[in-house]
Amino acid sequence: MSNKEPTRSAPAKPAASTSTRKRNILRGGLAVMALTVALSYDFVKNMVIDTGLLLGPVVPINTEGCEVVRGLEACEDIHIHRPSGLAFMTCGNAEMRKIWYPPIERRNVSAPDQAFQDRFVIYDIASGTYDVKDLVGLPAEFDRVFHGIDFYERSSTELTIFAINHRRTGSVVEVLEYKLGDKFVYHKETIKHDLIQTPNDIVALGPRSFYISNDHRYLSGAMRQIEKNLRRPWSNVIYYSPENAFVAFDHVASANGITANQDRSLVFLSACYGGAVHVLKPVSALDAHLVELDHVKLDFYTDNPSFDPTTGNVLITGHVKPLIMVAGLHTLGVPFNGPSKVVKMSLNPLAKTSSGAPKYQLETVVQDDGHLISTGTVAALDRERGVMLIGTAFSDRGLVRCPIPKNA
Ligand SMILES: *[C@@H]1O[C@H](CO)[C@@H](O)[C@H](O)[C@H]1NC(C)=O
Ligand SMILES: CC(=O)N[C@H]1CO[C@H](CO)[C@@H](O)[C@@H]1O
Repeated sequence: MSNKEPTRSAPAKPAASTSTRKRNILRGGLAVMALTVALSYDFVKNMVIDTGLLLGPVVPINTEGCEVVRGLEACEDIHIHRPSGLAFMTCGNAEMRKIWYPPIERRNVSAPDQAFQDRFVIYDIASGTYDVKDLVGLPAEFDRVFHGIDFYERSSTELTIFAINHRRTGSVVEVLEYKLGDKFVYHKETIKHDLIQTPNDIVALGPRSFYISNDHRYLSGAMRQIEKNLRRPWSNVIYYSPENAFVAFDHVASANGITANQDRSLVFLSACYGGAVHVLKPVSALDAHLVELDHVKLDFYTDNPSFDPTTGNVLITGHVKPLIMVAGLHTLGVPFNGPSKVVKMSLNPLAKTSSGAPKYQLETVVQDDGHLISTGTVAALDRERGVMLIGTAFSDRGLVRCPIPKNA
C-alpha cells in the first residue's frame, strides 16, 4: 500500500495542480463577483440612506412647545450636568462654518476672524438663560473652532471639560476646568497627538484621559475623496491618556458622535456612512481597547448619540435629508436647511423571549423639516426639569428647547 502511493501521486500531480489552479481561479472569480455584488448592494443601500433620496416629505413630529434659544448659533454638542441643571456647549457662527470647518472639508485659512471665535456657553436650564464664558488662560489669538465636548466630574462640583478644537494649525483637544458657581472657565492644557487627526467627538474617562473618534482617516486630498465617496470604513476611535495612546477600535465607516453610559462600561459610537450605531465595551478595567457588542442599523444619517441615564436609552440625532443639507454648504448667504430627527434606541423587551426579535427598538421621538430644527446634531434630556435640548451644527438657530416628548 505504502509503496503504491508515490507511483499513483506522481503522474496525478500535474493534473491535480492544473485543476486546482482552475478551481482556484474560478473560486477567486466567484469571490470577486460576490464581493462586487455585495459591495454594490450595500453601497447602493447605504447611499440611499446617506442621501435620504427615497424619503417623502418630512412631517414635524413632537415639535409643539419647542422654542429657539435666541443668540446662539451652530451649537453642535451639548452635555448636561444633571444635578445642577447646567448644559455645557460650544457655539459658533453658522455662516463661517462654510468657510472654515475641516470636518466638512471647509479649509479656507483666510476666512474672516469670526470663523475662529467660537464661544463656550453654559446654559441654565431652570432659568432658560445662558452665559458665554471666557476661557481664562487661552490667549485670544488662538483659534477656537469647537466640535465635540464632554466632561469628567472630579468631584460633585468640579468638572474637567474636554473640547475638540479645529485650529488652523491642526486639531487639538482643549482641557478646561470649571467649578460650579464660578464666574470663569480655566484653560489648563492643549492636547495634540499624531493619532488625533480628524477628531469629531469625545468621551471623558478621567482628568486627562478619553476616547476620541476620528471621523476620517484622511484629512484632505484625493484619498479623502475616495474615502468619502466610496464610504470606506477607514476611521477609528483612539484611547488617549498621558501615558498611553492607541487605536481602541478600528474600521468604522466615518466614526462620528460617541457617548457612554455613566460608568463607561458601554460606549455608543455612531458611524455616519450607511447610518449605524456600534455598541462597544472596553475589554477590561486594565485594557481600554473596545470590542463590539452590537451593530445597530438605522435608516438615516446618524450623528451624535446621547445617553439618558434615567432610562438607559440612547437618543440619536441626525439628518434625514443630508443631500438637501449639503447643497447649502456651498452657497454663502443662504442658510442651511437640514431636516432632522431624533430617534430613541432602547432595549427590546421581546428580544429575550422571542428569538429573532432585534435587540434594540428604534422609535422617532422628534422630527422636523428644518424650519424649526435644522441640521440637528444632538439631543440631551433633563428629566428633572422636563426639558430636551437640541443642538444644531450649521444653523443660526443653534439651540432649540423642547418639552420632553412622551415617547422619549
Ligand atoms: C477664502 O476666504 C476669503 C475671505 O472670506 C475669500 O476672500 C477668499 O476668496 C476665499 N478663498 C477661497 C479659495 O475660497
Ligand atoms: C460631536 C459632534 O457634534 N459630532 C457631529 C455632530 O454633528 C455634526 C453635523 O453633522 C457633525 O459635523 C459632527 O461631526
